[in-house]
Amino acid sequence: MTDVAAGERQPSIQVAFPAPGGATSTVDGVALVTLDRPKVLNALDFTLIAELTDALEGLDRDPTCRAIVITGAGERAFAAGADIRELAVQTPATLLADDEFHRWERIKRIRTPLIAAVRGFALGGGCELAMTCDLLIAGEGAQFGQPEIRLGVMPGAGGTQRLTRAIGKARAMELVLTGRTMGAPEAEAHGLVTRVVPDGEVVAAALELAATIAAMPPLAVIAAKEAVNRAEELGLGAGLEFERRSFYLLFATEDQREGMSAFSDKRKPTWKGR
Ligand code: CO8
Repeated sequence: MTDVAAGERQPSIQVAFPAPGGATSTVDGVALVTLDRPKVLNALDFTLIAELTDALEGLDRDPTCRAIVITGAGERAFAAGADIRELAVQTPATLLADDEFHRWERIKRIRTPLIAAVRGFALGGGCELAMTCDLLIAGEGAQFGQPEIRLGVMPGAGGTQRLTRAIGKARAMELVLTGRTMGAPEAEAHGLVTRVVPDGEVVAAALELAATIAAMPPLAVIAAKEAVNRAEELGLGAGLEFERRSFYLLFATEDQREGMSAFSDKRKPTWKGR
């Protein structure tokens, strides 16, 4: 591993549990994870990616954490991509031997819903990280793109695949082959983002969405997230089969009985996550 700043840096990730009122609490089940290298627009070096995956896996194991918001420190960027200074010294042998990017696969395996709260640039690996999340709240000034072509390479952490699935081949091809960035309104129009909000409200809007999801029955949330994500990978027949089996399985949960009883009783359900 090549860490240009080893030994002289603070943690690259901050984890907090903000309650809607701003106090620190785990009661609403939402964690806020901040990519914290604002001086380099939160560039994703190997240390940051390692800290991020470790933090996400830790939160995923915590039954009190029901939704995770990922954002970037400062106002200028979610993340402006992989750390180019670190990438510049890599060779096929170092990339293969260290395989630092295998961690992206671990992010995909997180079962807790992930919400990207994007302010400013989400470029290269930053756009890929945002697209790995399940929902994406963007500020009006957010900029998305895969500019790797301008560095003599190409996307390597899902850009060619996830962007194409999200916005279609014709648009993805243009962005990937020219490196052009796409503003938040365009990204919303083409289905890349869930919602665009004023820049100053991005994290609050993402936390609110996360709190809504955190209040849902946890096992149904996990199953539904998995089924929606399978739509990107399976053909329609296999996807429908997967969905139906997941639906049947949820009838083994106490939350299914509670949800349907509460509806009949005209009361608010109390979820147990069982
Ligand atoms: N890496 C390292 N440093 C960066 C990065 C980056 N990606 N982006 C910005 N910085 C640094 C700048 O070097 C600068 O530092 P300094 O003050 O020390 O010179 C600081 O952040 C501020 O940036 P700028 O001065 O450049 O700010 P501007 O407002 O002029 O420009 C831009 C903002 C347009 C975002 C510009 O910084 C830029 O083009 N950045 C690079 C964007 C880019 O090319 N991203 C793709 C990187 S490659 C990648 O992500 C590949 C992922 C591969 C995953 C593979 C898995 C297998």
